[in-house]
Amino acid sequence: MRFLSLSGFNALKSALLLAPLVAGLAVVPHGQPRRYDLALTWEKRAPDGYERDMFLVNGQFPGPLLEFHEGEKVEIFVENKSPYNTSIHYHGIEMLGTPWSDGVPGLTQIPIQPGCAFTYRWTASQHGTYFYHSHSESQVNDGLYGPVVIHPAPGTEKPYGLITEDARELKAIEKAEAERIPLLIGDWRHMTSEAELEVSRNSHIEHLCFDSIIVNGKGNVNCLTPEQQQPLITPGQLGLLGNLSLTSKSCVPAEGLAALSDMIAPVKANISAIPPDLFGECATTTTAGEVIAVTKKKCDTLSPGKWVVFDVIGALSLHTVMISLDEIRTYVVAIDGNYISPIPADALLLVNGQRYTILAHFVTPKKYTLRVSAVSDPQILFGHATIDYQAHGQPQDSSPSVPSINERGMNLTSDVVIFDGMHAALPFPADAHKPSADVDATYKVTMGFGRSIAEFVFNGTARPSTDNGNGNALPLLLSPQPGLQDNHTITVPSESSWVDYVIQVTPGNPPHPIHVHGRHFYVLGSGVGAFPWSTVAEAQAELPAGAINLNNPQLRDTFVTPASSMTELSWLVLRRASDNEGVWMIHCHIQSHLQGGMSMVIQDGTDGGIDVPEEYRAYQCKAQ
Ligand SMILES: [Cu+2]
Repeated sequence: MRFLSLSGFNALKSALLLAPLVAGLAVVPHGQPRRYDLALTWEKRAPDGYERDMFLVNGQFPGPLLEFHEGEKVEIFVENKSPYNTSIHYHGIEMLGTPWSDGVPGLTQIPIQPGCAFTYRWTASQHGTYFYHSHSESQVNDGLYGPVVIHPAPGTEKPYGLITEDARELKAIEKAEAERIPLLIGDWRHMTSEAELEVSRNSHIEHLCFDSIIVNGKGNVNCLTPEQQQPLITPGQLGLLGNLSLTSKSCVPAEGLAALSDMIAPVKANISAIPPDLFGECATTTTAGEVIAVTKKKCDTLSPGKWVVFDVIGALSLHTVMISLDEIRTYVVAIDGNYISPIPADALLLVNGQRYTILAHFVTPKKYTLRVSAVSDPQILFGHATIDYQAHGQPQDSSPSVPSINERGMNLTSDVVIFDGMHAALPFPADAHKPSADVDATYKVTMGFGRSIAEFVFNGTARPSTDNGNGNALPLLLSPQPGLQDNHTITVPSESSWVDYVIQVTPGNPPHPIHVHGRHFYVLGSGVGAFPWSTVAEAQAELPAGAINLNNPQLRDTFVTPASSMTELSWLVLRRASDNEGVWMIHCHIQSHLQGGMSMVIQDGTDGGIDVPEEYRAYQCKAQ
């Protein structure tokens, strides 16, 4: 297999212009919305072998796949049969012209109260991989999430011609894409988010300890002995540990985090408020993890082996994870729903909230282990799933698959190729999209720790949650604040069409995955140190060539800030179109950071008010 030149691709374009091959997606009458009904309940389940109360969607965890054709109208009827206020956000969906369906309580709607229902209406204007999740409190940690796939319109140019020029292989890849398989990656806790939040408020400590990694809602608890932990301890972890030892959950103990808190924050930690089972008291479970059967049938004679497209979705609460499928070199073909020129990779770094579409080719029938290992310093945490590849008429190789990474996400051999997302990922086609060369405004913000290590701030101030409060208070979308610029609000005037956001992270911070609602952003650059310039143009004139990329930057909805050192700032520069009127949240996607106040609101073109349909303007709880 080799990469083709772009001209080689053009010669093959016709081979790609196939009719859509989407299995199982019934036709919707022209002009009618594709509708899904989602019933949210609060029930007992044991995703990793430990039973707890959690959210289910239509009785499932994760929630069912919401699948659309590009261009379709969407109608999602959500019934809240749980005891909690909630809402559903469609992560990465730009919500062009439908800001009232973005699902953020206090901003775009009042929360859906227990016994009530809400109908989200939007247009599937962009193809790709997304996910839906609660945007109330930290209900993501209670399992309220599921996948969204929007199949490309017929005629969409795809990057597979850069992987193979064989027309039959291309047809097989096209079929694989139509049957794409979601891989929702999560870090899971046994404590409910409500109980955990209460402990966090009383202890003033961020709880950097989870119980398991789950893939598609399945996993098991892996407890390590001190001897097993020892070779997996990272230098950063050693720094946090000092003279302490890892807990039985392989976490830096609360005492270690309290010591950090005492160094950097005025509000002192109170570790007596932390129940012992939050950081320790590990109990191994042997639950079966996710097994995905991939079968090459007798009639499947398109090409040797089998192509499979996986949608890797970072439905994570905290951890950044390395993902690797044993023995298979995959191709990363899309980031956050946008096609890129394929990048070969044995392992992929996945940050909270990001999505990657990857293409795998299976030849030898075998059970292949998919490994997921947290790379974050505070905890050793890993899990796995199995891809069970069977081919008609061929015996299955029973030998265990050979890993490329260890339980810490480190490569086991020097030839392992890692895609970490920080480097170039060229849009496909090359001219698919590009940021404006000029901007109308530049907004500079800072972010970092607040008064404790459980409080997180933009511009020095934690944003109070609007998730609950008075359930019927008017959301900001219905009462925009003209011209308001404060620590939590950026107001972009209607006449601005492109805007830069310069984010400076204060010293001593971990990486923060920045997620923006509405329009995606271009990642122009990031670095360690201060960003003293008032515009990107000024920075570009002084920084080394290539530090700011206006030519072919990544188009994403989630991107991570560089970790800052204990003495230095770090920075991230994002360029974004502000042509989609609405109130859009920009926030860190780590649940404890969002909950701790690390969010802002962008009022895009709201100065003249927004013409919200009566259905949403008049919405009150409608009991079912
Ligand atoms: Cu963060």
